[in-house]
Amino acid sequence: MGTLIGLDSLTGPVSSNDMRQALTSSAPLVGLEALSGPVSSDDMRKKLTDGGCSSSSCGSSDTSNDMPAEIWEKVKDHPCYSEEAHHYFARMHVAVAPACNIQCNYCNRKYDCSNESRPGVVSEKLTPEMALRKVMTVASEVPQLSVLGIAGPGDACYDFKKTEETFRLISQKIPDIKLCLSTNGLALPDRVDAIANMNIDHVTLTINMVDPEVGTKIYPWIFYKNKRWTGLDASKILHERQMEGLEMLTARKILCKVNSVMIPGVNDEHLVEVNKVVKQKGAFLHNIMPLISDAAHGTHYGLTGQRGPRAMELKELQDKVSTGTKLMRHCRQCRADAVGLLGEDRNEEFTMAHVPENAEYDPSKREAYREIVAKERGEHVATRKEASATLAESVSETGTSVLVAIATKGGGRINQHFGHAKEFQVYEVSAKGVGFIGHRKVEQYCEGGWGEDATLDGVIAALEGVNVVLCSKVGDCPKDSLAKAGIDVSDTFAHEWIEAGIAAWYQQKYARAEVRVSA
Ligand code: CLF
Ligand code: SF4
Repeated sequence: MGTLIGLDSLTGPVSSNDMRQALTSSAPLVGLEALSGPVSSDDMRKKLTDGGCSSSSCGSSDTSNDMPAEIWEKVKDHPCYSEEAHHYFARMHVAVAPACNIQCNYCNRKYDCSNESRPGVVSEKLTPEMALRKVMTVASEVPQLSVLGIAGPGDACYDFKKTEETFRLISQKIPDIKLCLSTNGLALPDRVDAIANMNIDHVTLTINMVDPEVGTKIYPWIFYKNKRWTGLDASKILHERQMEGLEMLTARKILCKVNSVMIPGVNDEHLVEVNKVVKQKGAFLHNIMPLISDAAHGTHYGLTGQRGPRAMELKELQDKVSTGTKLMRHCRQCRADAVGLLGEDRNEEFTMAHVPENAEYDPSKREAYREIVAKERGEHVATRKEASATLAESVSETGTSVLVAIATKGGGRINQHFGHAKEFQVYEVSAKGVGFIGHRKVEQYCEGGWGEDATLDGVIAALEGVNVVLCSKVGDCPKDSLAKAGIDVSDTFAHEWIEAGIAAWYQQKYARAEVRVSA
């Protein structure tokens, strides 16, 4: 009988040997959910089979059956390019390339590059050598780590020498780490060959417009060929360079994710056209991110009162373009020095003050973790498919679609207390089945046993449009307040796979005997 080690919190003191041992049937089974708190495998399995058991997905929700093998190989462990992988794998960013060649109206470079990361935070700037020490330290301690990204502040293609040197140093020491970079595109065409030579398979290109007139409201200037350009000229050059860069990446089979910042009243409707154009030019994924605008960040938009979109406005736009380029809906607009699974931030544990001078890389935890994931993942995929098919059938009969918010710490399961959640993952149940559609960030309601009413009000407002919250535990007080707001909440499906828990809840709610899901 074994101990299940959870995928969601491999932060505890569990050695790679423990994990390996867990893989043999006679030895304790290490579960993927709580390395810091042992859970018996019997308990977990029982819950999986009898419907009472225990987080979840970014980008493409496809699996190995839905895409060519060579593409699946590139995306299967990338938390941003595969919705499914984001339950299991982590990324880290190193802020090594601070110089930028354009100005975006939503950016104040003091506070990171909001093309690919959240504005309003200040990342520790690193030299390539410091980045190497940091990555070796994280890779030894965070078994989920699969991707190293350079995502601002600044532009990785403009400040390219530092980008190149960082990737060179790190891939020598950790050859299996995936390299990922993000760019505004202006310098991209000059770098594509070097990118291909470095075996970088993933490039994020921010494209906010395909009509330079729209661009004049987003970009006050660019710096190109030793000259500062403004107005329509600046936008035209940027647009042409972005299109050229995208075509060059596609021609070299480098996967390109396009990020677009949704700016209400500026480019929101125009992003439908952007989606069409980037699809034609071969983008793999389109990530429409909401503008984050706050006067405290000192950006042009923040200071002039430009608002960001509401969650339902973002969803509406995403739904409108859902037949175009595949959408990424699990982006967390992470920090430029983010570390960990998407949605969690472990950067504080790995600031340079915590990184040893003579850092070394120990691959054992990452290797052991991958073996566990390979097993756990197959079960999750099968469960998800079954739940989705069952729900599709039920919804076409009941005609009732719902939005479900999940409290999860990762690993594809419902495994977090309502009051501990800093975000809820939102799934849509429709005649198409069940699918991840986004997340809602909230302030943590429960701090040391206490919950503030005002915080709960904020959580309820963030859950606009949601029918039910599924979590691993919830108190009576929040339950009552949610009920008054017309939102059900249940901890009956604690530790269940997310999709199976949703299907079981739907069955209970709509009392349909023929809706059955087994894990
Ligand atoms: Fe980083 Fe970006 Fe690579 Fe991911 S993030 S450089 S593609 S490894 Fe991911 Fe973070 Fe969203 Fe970016 S969740 S902000 S999309
Ligand atoms: Fe800021 Fe990034 Fe735009 Fe440069 S590309 S101005 S760093 S958001």
